[in-house]
Amino acid sequence: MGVSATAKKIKSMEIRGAGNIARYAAQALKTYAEESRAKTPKEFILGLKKAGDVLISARPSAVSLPNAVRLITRKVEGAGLDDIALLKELTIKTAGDFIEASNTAVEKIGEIGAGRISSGDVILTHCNSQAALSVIKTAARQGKDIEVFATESRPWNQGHITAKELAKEGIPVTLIVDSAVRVFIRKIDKVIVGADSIAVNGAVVNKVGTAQIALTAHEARALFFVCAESYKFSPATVLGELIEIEERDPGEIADPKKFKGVKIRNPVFDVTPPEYVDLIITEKGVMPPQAALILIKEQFGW
Ligand code: RI2
Repeated sequence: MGVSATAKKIKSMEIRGAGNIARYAAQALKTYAEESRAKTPKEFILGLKKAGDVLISARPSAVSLPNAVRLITRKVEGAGLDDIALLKELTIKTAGDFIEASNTAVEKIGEIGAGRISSGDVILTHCNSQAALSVIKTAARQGKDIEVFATESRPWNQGHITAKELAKEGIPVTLIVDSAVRVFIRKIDKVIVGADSIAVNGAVVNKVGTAQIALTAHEARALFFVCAESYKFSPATVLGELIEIEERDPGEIADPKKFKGVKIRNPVFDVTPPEYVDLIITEKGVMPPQAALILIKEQFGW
């Protein structure tokens, strides 16, 4: 799929999930390289950067998207090649390597995170995170006897996908509305969610509702785990930049025509403070949220 079609599908959420949009963006840059008719290396690099900008602008909150795009464009530009065929080859390889590393990271998070799950655990998850599901599924495949509560995750109801996916795996799963979390929290041992972005102070940007769940879990002394590949950490936050919270069309919540005189707002992510996060599970290992700076330094340099 080409760059503009991919960007369009990311914007409309036909392609969704923080890791997934990064992999699709990498794939689109690969396609750009395969189809580019640039006549000079300069023209090729300019086109690549422009393609990257189009993809980055599709969704603002998941830092996985700009991180993936910049990893590829900077490597290709930085190689200083003056041959178009070599530039194409390098773009295709770098994008392919990112996709492979991303898939491996999700698997690795599953293996590492499953070590933190015990037989008998009742888990709550929010939205639909491949990283979080990797932990839950791996634990179940290891023979651990677990049960899951999945929130529906309004307004897009990605929790329906999660519930069906877990049921298909044979994992006992209960679907609840987002506002029912506190009703069931006493049964929950561990909350396991994904992340769209993690800031330098360990604050977690994830599907709206996550912060309320973290607060509820904290009060009930249930553990709160976040699963995130290392490319979901935001290097820009080191310089004090804030992560933008995407606000989507109010029509996704209710038909504004039926609510004359009512303002409808639709923020799709929220920020969970690090104090409510017990552990972040990455493909490099587990860490407290306070160690986010160390990971960012290792991953992105200064
Ligand atoms: P993985 C999703 O965003 C959810 O917020 C989910 O928790 C997060 O991406 C991470 O998902 P959306 O695209 O990368 O549904 O772990 O808004 O799959």
